[in-house]
Amino acid sequence: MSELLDRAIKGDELSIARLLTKIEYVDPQGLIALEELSKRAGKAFTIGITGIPGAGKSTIIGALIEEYLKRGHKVGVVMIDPSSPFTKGSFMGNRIRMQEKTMLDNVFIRSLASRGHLGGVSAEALMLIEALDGLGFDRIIVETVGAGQTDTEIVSSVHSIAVLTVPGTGDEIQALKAGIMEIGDFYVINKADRPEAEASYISIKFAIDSAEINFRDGWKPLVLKTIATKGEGIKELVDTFEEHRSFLESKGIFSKRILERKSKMIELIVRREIEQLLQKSMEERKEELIKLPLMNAVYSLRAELLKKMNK
Ligand SMILES: Nc1nc2c(ncn2[C@@H]2O[C@H](COP(=O)(O)OP(=O)(O)OP(=O)(O)O)[C@@H](O)[C@H]2O)c(=O)[nH]1
Ligand SMILES: [Mg+2]
Repeated sequence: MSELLDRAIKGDELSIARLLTKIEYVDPQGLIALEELSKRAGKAFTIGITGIPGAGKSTIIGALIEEYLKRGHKVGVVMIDPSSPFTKGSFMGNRIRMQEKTMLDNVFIRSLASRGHLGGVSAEALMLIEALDGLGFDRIIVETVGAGQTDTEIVSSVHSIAVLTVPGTGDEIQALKAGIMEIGDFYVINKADRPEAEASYISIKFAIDSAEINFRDGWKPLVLKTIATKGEGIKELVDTFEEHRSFLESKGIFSKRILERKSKMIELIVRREIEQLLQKSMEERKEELIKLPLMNAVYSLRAELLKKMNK
């Protein structure tokens, strides 16, 4: 085992950061470490927090971290494409008092930007989740905006999904229309300090109670209200997350979902490799290929890709 991996497993923050970067950039040393960590993974409870920009995802994650730390957990956070990156520093300044500082050794936060990533960040995100799981973070929270292919892939790989809505924005109606009501295990009406919160609660509750759909895993979604900025409703939210976790375990779904995540990760790693090789070949041979009859160009490019893949 490499020294870096050894130090990361022991909890050294700088080593964890360096190791995760190696994994994210698919460095050979990173992949060897991921292989090792993958053997240790399979224990973490993974939670996806999704919702429109500005719904309060990062704020609620800050509050969830605090609550999970109080309960003695190690918390990993992966943020996908954050518009305003949330760092441990800002979280520490705002929410954790100095005497609780040692608890901060039990938190690790990593942001991933999808811009510039070929084929999105899904592969990297799942690799990071796997690595954090293997490093002993037993609660892993993923923040995504909940739109697009990337999110679908990640969302289907986590245990619990909380969809954040904001009262008075009409986004609960949008959510209903978009079928987003079918993905959540929890609907969290954040910013419940707004006067429209109760109306929002009633309409979402009604939508769920009257929905004629098969809810994921047979779990009827719960509707909760929170004021993330004040930490209100957070204990209750964590309690219900943990209830959901027990529910999934009792049904054998907990470990099944981890295996699904692994198969998705394998698929995404290979897909990304193929896409990168394809793009490179295309760039190199574009001028030549467009002069060929269509199918000749297709076969020629395909043959080259297969050759490159077998190297
Ligand atoms: N009044 C009120 N404001 C809140 C609450 N929760 C979050 N906010 C505010 O809403 C704004 C957006 O919060 P963020 O946590 O950055 O939202 P986000 O969903 O992470 O946003 P993006 O990462 O940009 O998609 C901030 O100014 C927060 O302080 C709440 O419960 N009540
Ligand atoms: Mg955010």
